[in-house]
Amino acid sequence: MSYDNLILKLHEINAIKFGEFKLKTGSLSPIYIDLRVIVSYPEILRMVAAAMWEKVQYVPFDLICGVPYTALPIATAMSLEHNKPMVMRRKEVKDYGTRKAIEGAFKPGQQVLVVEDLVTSGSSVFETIEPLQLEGLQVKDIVVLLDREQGGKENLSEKGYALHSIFTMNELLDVLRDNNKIDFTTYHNVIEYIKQTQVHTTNTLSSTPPAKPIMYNPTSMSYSKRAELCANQTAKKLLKFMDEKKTNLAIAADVTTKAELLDIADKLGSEICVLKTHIDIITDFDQYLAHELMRLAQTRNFMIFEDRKFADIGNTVALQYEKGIYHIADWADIVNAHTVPGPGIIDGLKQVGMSKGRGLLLLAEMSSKGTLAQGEYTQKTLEMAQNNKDFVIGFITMKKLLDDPCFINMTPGVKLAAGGDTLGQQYNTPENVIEKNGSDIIIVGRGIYEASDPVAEARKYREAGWRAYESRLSL
Ligand code: 5BU
Repeated sequence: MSYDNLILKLHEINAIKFGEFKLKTGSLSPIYIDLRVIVSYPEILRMVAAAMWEKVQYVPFDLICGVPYTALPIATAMSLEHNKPMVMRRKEVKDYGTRKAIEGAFKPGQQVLVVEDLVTSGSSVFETIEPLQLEGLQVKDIVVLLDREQGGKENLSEKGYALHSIFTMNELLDVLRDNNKIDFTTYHNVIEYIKQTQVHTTNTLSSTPPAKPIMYNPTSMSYSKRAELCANQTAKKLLKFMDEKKTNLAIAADVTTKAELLDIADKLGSEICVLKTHIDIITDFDQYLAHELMRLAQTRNFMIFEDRKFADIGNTVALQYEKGIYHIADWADIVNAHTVPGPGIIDGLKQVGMSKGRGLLLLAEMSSKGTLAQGEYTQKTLEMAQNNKDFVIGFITMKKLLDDPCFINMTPGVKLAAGGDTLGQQYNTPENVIEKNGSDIIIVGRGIYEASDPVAEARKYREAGWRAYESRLSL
């Protein structure tokens, strides 16, 4: 199909301008395309939306997402005309209310068609794709009105995305020249300019700097920024607490009585982001303990992590999580699981915990000598987490394993001085764990509760952990 008429109309309404324009990059361009103006011309907006739809009519997708702001009305027009639901990416994530990066109703695994007005390097498309993927949505196809032919298509296809464009810069220029809208000199100036300003990142002839890669390396992102990106409420809350309280310390409260556990929660509550329990070692457990822990968690702003290490088939772990004498799902924000039974264990726990807003950590690695949680086992565990991003909030691990800011890495086996115990525990220092290995939370037990002054000792760990975090951010 020919889009000559559409190109001429866009020229008529001044969406395509010729002259000398300073771009965001600082370089001067002989052409400027501003498709924002089409909102003032409903008929043209409708033509654009129809052309885009036609281009992708055989592409499978469940949702449409426009790249803010210019493409939002185009995406809306497509959505309305064809009754396809839309989601929206926030350009700025609000610092109040829900803090969602993606607005709208969606389920992880759904396929999203990204709609953009024009593509140069592809960087603004990547800025939309990333948060969609962080929510578990899938992106394969991008539809744009204009491909400026400056490398965007190549940059996208190298990463496995298909770019569908209605017309290219060369086609647009041909139509305008053939219809006497631009003279020969302008035509050649623009063609030359496009050739000279390739932003294909592997193109060695590039005369403009390549598009800045989007940094989603969690070790260089603040906990608060990561909180904004996470969909799981427990992960969000935990990262927020860490940021607000300036602590990445979790206490492993391995004591055996109610009184001792409540004493730790009370006295150390303001130093920690997580209170880790082994509820089955408490000799006098009752529901009062659970209520008191929850009350302290609420007043001191920490999360409760029951280190239950579920390890059975889905049906059994669902019962262990919800029933029995502990009713873990009612009071523990976070639990963890071995992946040895396969993904069914996640499904079983999710059935119980998801509607309560809970989060699950998978045991990807362990701190003990000779652990079997390594190599392929660890890799398969990461895959299971990625397939369950709505419920799995991170890992028990010795180091950061994935470049995904929504997975929180917690590391046990931490002491101010490295070493071990007589039963296979191996200790690493807070600096190594947080700064060198890129983990997020240090889990400390005996290092604190066996000290003569546990509060003072907890402060030392807290300061060491936070210093290591701050220095990794400044790297
Ligand atoms: P410690 O006293 O700091 O050694 O206690 C470590 C805690 O972390 C303890 O509660 C263990 O059950 C827990 N832990 C661990 O040490 N290593 C692991 O790989 C896992 C949990 Br998983």
